[in-house]
Amino acid sequence: MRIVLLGAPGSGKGTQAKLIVKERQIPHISTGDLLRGAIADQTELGLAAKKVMDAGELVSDEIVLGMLKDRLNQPDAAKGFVLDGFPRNVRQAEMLEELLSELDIQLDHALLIQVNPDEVVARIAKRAQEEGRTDDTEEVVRNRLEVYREQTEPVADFYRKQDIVSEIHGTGSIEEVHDRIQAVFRF
Ligand code: B4P
Repeated sequence: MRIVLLGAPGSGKGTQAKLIVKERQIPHISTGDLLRGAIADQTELGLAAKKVMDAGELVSDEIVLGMLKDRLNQPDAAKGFVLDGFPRNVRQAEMLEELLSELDIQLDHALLIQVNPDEVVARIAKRAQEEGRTDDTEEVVRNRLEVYREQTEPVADFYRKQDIVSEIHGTGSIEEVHDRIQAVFRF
C-alpha cells in the first residue's frame, strides 16, 4: 500500500505514520526526519536546511526530492510506503507523480488529517517542552502554519482530482485517530 499523509504541523502525521507502518510492515518515509538526520550528521545539505527549518520555511524542492528519490529506490520501499511530510506544495506533488510514473507505481491513499490551529499550537508547545526542537517555538510554529495554509493545503485539491483523498478528524486520542484511519483502509 502506498500512502501520503497530509496535515498541518502537529496534526499527528508522524504519530499516525508510525502506527500504520508497524501494522503494515512498510517503511515510514518522513522528509522531516531525513532532513533532521542530515542536520545531525552535519552534512553540507543539513547545514543549509537547518537555517530554513528554524525559520519555519520549506527547504528547496530539489534538495527534498533528491533525498526522497534515494529513499524510494531502496529495496524496502518496493512493497509500499507511508510518505509523511511530502509533498509540501503542488510542485512537489507534480515531481512525485513523475517519479512514481518512472517507477510504474501509483498512490493508493492521500489521508488528510484535520486538526484546528489552536490544538496544533498546544500540541507543539508540549513537544517543545519535551524534545526542544528548534523549530517548535511559538513564533516559528505560527509561520509554519501560515506556510501550510498557503503552500500545502492546495496539495489536497491536487489529490482530490485523483479521487484518493480521505479526510480524517484528527482530534481525540492517538488510538481514536488511528481507528478512523483503519476504517478508511477497510472500505
Ligand atoms: P516535519 O518533520 O514534517 O514536522 P511537522 O509538520 O511538525 O509534523 P510531525 O510529523 O513532526 O508532528 P506530528 O504532527 O506527528 O517538518 C519539519 C520541517 O521540515 C518543516 O517545517 C520544513 O522546514 C521541513 N520539511 C519537511 N518536509 C519538507 C518538504 N517536503 N519540503 C520542504 N521542507 C520540508 O505531531 C506533533 C505533536 O503532536 C507530537 O508531539 C505528538 O505527540 C502530538 N500528537 C499527535 N497526535 C496527537 C493526538 N491525537 N492528541 C494529542 N497529541 C497528539
